[in-house]
Amino acid sequence: MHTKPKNTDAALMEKQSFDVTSIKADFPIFAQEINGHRLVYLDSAASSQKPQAVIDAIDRFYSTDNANIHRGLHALAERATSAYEHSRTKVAKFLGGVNREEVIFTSGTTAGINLLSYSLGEQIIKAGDEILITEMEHHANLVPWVMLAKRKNAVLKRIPLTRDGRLDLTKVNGLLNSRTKIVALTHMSNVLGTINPRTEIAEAAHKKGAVVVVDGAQAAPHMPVNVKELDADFYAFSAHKVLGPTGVGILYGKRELLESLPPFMTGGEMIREVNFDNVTWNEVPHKFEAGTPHIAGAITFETAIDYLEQIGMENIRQHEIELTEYAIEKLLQIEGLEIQGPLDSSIRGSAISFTVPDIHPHDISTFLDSKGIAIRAGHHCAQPLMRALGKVATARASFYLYNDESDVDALVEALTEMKKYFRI
Ligand code: ALA
Repeated sequence: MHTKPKNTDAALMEKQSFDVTSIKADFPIFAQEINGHRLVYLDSAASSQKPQAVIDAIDRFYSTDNANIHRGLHALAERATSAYEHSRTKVAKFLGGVNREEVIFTSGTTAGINLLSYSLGEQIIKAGDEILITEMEHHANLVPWVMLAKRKNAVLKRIPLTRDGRLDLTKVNGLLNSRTKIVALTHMSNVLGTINPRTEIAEAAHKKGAVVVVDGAQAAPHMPVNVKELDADFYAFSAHKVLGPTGVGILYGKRELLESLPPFMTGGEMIREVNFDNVTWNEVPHKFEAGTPHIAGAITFETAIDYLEQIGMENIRQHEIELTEYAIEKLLQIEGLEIQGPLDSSIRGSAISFTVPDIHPHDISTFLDSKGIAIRAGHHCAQPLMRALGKVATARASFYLYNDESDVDALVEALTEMKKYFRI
């Protein structure tokens, strides 16, 4: 496992602490060739790769500690319960030091937002109320609100974009009013890379008494997140994008809000007392964790966070800023290539969506795959955003801590070759 040096010279420390070669060596997936080439994985915005430590932790859990949690009184059950709850505490710290009771384990970001669209939505939305989202939302933070608006006869509004793919903040105040009950937005766009100024939006939303829901799926893996500073009422993200397993994520919620909400799913573990005519609920967060959760996933979520924290979220952010700047500069040297979203690395993450005239993004992806390069192509689960951009699809290269300039070079070289291949 990669270790942080104790050197005090900041620049030297930065360089040494970001040794991508040693980080990459922790990820067994890179020890293979794809189509006869080294694997250049540029699809971490879809899902990150897993370090050996996480893979080993999953193996260890099932080999030595496997049992259901919160139910048994035997040694294995106690071990599993304690590891599961320990992971909750870790996630609470990762989010800037919130109360551990404010962290609900879910199956992922989508599940967290769906939970809210029912639990919160059923409680506070009435006919004529308004829900404000943005034009850049992933379907996970869009479809649940569309459906809630339909169920309740409420009005769904959206913050439009500027030409360079930021939220048009001049429109926010005009879109908020006393009927606005929920403001839901992404912390970082999975298509444009844009990092949204949530604090300003949260402040304006709270002035109107609205609840602020933040989709953190793309931001949490790449930068330090402090949900209190953001003043998010709810914040959701997924383990599989932060080096952890699929099928697990969390929903953070301010305690008083979680306590006032009804549960979304009911069943075992989320109850206090059950009668045939009445049921009372367990305390938060258990009220929202009906059924047997993804125990191995939740426990090894902690291993993934440990790995990231050993490197440092600030270091990861800085590394990605540098890599994004390098990638944008190199990509823009390809004639005709167009990048969607802001070019300023201080307000964007490392997911870079682009188009090349006359070559469909699916063809770009297939050509790159033949060179061992994995990207995502399509609408990126953001069809309304694609319409706003006037595109049917884009190609997207997304970078993470195990990528470096050689990966950008491989991408640019392959794109250049692709243009010759397509005679464009
Ligand atoms: N939300 C993931 C992506 O943007 C799946 O690729």
